[in-house]
Amino acid sequence: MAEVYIALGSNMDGPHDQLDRALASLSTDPNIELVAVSDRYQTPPIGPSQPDYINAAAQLQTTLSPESLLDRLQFIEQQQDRVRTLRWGPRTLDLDILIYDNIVLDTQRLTIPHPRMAERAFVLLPLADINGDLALPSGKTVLQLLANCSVQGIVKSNAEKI
Ligand code: A4P
Ligand code: MG
Repeated sequence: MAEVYIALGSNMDGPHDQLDRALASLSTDPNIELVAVSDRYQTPPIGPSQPDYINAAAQLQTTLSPESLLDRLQFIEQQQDRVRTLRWGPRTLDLDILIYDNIVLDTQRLTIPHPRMAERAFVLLPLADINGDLALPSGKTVLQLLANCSVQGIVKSNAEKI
């Protein structure tokens, strides 16, 4: 069993509902156990001008390899009408693998740890809800990385607002 942390994000077509559906899909997968889910945050977009995101993180245990887990996450994105157009553009659902055990991987399809997680408060803040002491392969913990990030404009959003 691998211990995995993933990021969830949505800024189209009812973001809270998109996250609910994604978590439901994950929890019914026989190869995935949903161990913990963070609070949700409304976050200003990084990238081109677009609506705010709802972001969250989840801890999983899985027997799936990193590549098979990515297949599964991309299948769930497709089920929820994800259309890939603009890089960093608006999306109904984005599911990224942040950490997979202590694996370091850099292939054409998959980079683990997620290459941009260390400087993104919209990833680190929800991750800290689950495990602030989680250390990346660099040795830095989630809370240490968060101390160097701006959390400006980010608010908790567990109630359905957008
Ligand atoms: N890929 C490589 N490594 C991974 C990984 N660890 N997990 C590849 C998941 N996928 C990984 O992703 C492009 C390709 O990355 C995949 O085909 C996969 O093989 P994508 O989801 O199709 O496209 P994307 O998400 O637009 O690209 P990218 O570069 O992954 O975007 P980011 O860095 O994830 O940023 N602002 C706020 N506030 N909140 C957000 O959640 N998200 C983004 C997307 C931009 N701005 C945001 C947010
Ligand atoms: Mg992605």
